[in-house]
Amino acid sequence: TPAAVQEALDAGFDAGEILNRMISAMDAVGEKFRNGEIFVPEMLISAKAMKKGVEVLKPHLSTGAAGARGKVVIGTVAGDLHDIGKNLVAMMIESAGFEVIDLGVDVPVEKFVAAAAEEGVRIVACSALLTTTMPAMEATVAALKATGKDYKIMVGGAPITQEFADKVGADAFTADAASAAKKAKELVA
Ligand code: B1M
Repeated sequence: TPAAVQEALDAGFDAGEILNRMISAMDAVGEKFRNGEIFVPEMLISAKAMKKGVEVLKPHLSTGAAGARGKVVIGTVAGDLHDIGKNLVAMMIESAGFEVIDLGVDVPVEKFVAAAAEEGVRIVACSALLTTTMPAMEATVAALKATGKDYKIMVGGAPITQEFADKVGADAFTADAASAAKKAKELVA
């Protein structure tokens, strides 16, 4: 909860460390869901608590000079409603000095392509949390590449691997939000 996050900050815990603990807690929630110990409503409550907690953390995590490195379009692919990881990636990329255009969740291929066509877009970042939406990610990457524009394409999310990224022709895969921000800087350097 936001109050617990504030309490941890007040007690002097590092914001990044608090975030890591929160991510571990979400993993535990996923584990319980897989084992049939909890159900979608409980997952939803956990997700809401996580989001509110991240809002409290955000000012303590962000550092960067706004927008200087260019624009990054980000979204969760079609059919997929998970956005906590995507939001963290967006936040870290913004902190790394990019202007972030967040398309939200369940983003159709055409919407990614249209947003990427905007002036100054250097990177398009796609997130997927479900094995069932990996084909939508593949279709999104294919459509973005077919435009022939010179932005880079980054992919990530729990079921995504380097092997999958190579197969669909993405320019980069990273496993977590911090390395996504680092990679984004490298891609435009
Ligand atoms: Co869902 N869900 N969920 N869920 N959910 C998972 C993903 C699942 C693994 C749970 C499980 O079974 N153990 C499972 C997927 C199984 C699979 O595909 N093999 C699952 C399922 C099955 C479902 C539903 C189908 C359940 C149902 O309805 N029967 C349903 C699908 C809805 C849909 O999308 N169409 C569903 C729904 C939901 C909620 C809505 C209830 C809620 C999401 C709320 C929200 O996001 N606003 C939810 C939640 C909370 C989860 C778990 C518990 C937590 C996800 C999360 O936020 N993790 C999840 C289990 C788990 O992952 N442990 C689960 C914390 C977050 C910080 O991590 O998103 O992985 P993550 O992001 C990381 C990295 O992946 C990476 O960086 C982030 C931070 O370091 N990353 C990127 C992410 N995007 C990146 C992009 C990059 C780079 C890195 O570059 C562009």
